[in-house]
Amino acid sequence: QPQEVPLTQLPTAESLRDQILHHLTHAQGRGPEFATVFDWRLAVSYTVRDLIVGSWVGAIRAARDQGAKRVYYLSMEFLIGRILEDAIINLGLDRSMDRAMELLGLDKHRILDDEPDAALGNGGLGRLAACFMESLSSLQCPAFGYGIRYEHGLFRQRFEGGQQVETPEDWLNQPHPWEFVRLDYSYTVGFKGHVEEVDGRAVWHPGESVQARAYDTPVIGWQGDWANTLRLWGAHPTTLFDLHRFNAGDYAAAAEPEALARTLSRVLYPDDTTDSGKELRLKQEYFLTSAALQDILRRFLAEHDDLELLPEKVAIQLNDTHPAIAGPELIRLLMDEHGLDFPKARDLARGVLNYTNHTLLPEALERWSTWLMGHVLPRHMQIIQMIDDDHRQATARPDHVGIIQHDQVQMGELAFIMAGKVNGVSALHTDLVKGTVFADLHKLHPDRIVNQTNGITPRRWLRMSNPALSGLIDRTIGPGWTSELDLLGGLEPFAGDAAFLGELRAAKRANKVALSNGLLAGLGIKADPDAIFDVQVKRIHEYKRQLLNILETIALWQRIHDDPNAGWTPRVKIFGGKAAPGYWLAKTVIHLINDVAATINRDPVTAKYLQIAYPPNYNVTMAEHLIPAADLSEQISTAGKEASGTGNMKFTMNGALTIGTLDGANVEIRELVGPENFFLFGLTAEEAAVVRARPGHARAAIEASENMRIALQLIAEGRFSGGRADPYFALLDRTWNDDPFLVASDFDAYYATQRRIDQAFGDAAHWDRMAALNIARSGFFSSDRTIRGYMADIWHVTPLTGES
Ligand code: DL6
Repeated sequence: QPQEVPLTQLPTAESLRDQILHHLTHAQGRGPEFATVFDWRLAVSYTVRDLIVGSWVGAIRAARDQGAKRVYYLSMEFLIGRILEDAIINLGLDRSMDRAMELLGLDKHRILDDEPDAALGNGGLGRLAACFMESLSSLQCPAFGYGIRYEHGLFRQRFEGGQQVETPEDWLNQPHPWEFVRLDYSYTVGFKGHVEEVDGRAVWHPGESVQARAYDTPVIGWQGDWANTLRLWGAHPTTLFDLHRFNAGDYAAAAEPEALARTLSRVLYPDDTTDSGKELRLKQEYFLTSAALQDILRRFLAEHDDLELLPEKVAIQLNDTHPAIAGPELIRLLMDEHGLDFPKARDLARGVLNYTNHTLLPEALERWSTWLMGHVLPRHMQIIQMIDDDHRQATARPDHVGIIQHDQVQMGELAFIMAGKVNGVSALHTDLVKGTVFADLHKLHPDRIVNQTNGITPRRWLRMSNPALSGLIDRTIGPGWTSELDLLGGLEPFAGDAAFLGELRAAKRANKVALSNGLLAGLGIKADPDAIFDVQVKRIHEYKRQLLNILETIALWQRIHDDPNAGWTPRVKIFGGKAAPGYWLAKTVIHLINDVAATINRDPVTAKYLQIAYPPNYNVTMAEHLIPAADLSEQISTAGKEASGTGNMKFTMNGALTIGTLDGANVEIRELVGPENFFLFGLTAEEAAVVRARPGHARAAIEASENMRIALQLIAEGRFSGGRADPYFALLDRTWNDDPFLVASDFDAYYATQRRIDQAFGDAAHWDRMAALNIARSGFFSSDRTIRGYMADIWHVTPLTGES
């Protein structure tokens, strides 16, 4: 029976078994003897979902009854991954569900593996949004996530001849058991058309419109007491298909309105680092934002009748500039639909909106031509002009860098000017935001920028994905760390305890054996579990410097080859990640890694010491397997380029040591785990800026580095590409002559640090101690801490109880 109240008593294995059988029959319409893995997974999912809805309904009711302030997290990306196991863990059902599946003769892993990843994001920004949703529920903070229900998430990656090939992802090609469609929450979203002035008021007549329909997924918090809603908007036509055309046999034309509308929520843009500049992207951003704001105002007005109360009751977070059209849209709704004047609408909007910056890369800072903005959103273009003029006047700085520059609308400036608070995502990044992209605006508004260092949810990234380690932690300090991650500090005394360290080593080894078996089965690669598992998994981008890693691998290979008996420490280099389909250089790096792997993996001389694995289609689920098995975490971006990183935190929490630069949250990780437990190398952000300005820096560094020259020479000779060097000409040319991300300048320091790591790994007891201290000191990186920071410093909200 569906629960109407939060779970007070956990169901027994027998009752879970009965519920699964009930759903198998009544939801899937199948008897056990005919059921497929899919049928069983849905039956299990519905059983778990039943145990969530009571808390969900209770949380929504409590927020309404207590007139609570709600947090609204607007994001174009939510990189959720799988839902079922996470929900089982958060409900505390893991043991009884294991038993229930046993009673039914089901293979748990087959059931869990049948679930597709909800890959509604590109990388860090989207995964952060998913961790935040989980923490918001765990902390009982009333919140909604608003996003787009993409029919096709991030593309699937495979390799052909070592090159990335993209195919569409189709997670919604089958029933999705976690969502509830809300036909009663549908909003019209307009585009284009013209604006008319009627009695001194602007009236926008959109030329096109679509309907945004709400699809809700409950996000259950730790221990199952509270669930918030992830509301994803699907686009539908405002009118049904053209029956006359259909009857006349013109089926394609009849279906046109539907096809056009659905285009809006069909595909996730697969690029996290370049300004796509496409009309469809702008329309998607507006579609999400307008639907969310209409929904927020509807809920607010159902509970309050005075718009002045908005800032007291509503806090909206803009996840990057993607929903930055929220400023003009909220002003438009308040002025054109609710009759407020501009100053009042502006102040109310600024009282509720906040903006998180996630990147300093100039190419990722969104800009739209004033022509396109005026064409797609003519009323908003007028309002943007009003905001810009108003801000120039208010700050008495008509000359300052404004929103509209060189016929372009700068979405960063717009978001900043319309936000109550602006935050960076690590201490270093926030300083750089203040000193670079928003230096002028920061001078004008010195209290607006605050820092909130990112975090990750320990439920998914430790308790769920690493049962071997979490079991050991539970046995050592009890399970309280799951919700109070600082309690991991209690492990510190055990970093000198041989028995604990032995168990820690055994847990890591078990994870490595499991991964090794997977690599053998999937790629035919023999990964020795006693080798260093050296892992770099993230989007492929020049600034993240997978190139540095593969060049070091080549140089190492050559050195081993030259002197195989020199006592080398065995290593398995593991790569994972996708490149944006249009990012040609990043795709060349993927090709190079695969070419190098193919050559090195079949070299009998070095086979014992060096293997390279690059499993295709890196996603959240793959991360859950790779990270617990890693000894070494590669966080080697050019200093000043990675806003924070969150993978770096996941590895640390799972007991991998980091080789890294002073970039993003690496800086804070190193401070907290202790510099002696972190392998630092490379230029600082300031040094990098100096070197970059020096003409010929790359050539000079390469000429000074024998190892780097060896690596580049082997590529240039076509050693990894059947004697042909042309696939890599452009990459080599850029490395020698431009090298904006300073691979050459950091190469020797990186190579030398890797050799120090070889030595350190040989001293197992010391290595284990360092790993234990990394875990014990990683408590700060819980997304619960981050969310508490947003709640206190930005949103001014407090947790609620489920009772109304
Ligand atoms: O803040 C989440 C995440 C950071 O950890 C990464 O360092 C950063 O690269 C990423 N930023 C983006 C930028 N996308 N845009 N725009 O994904 O955010």
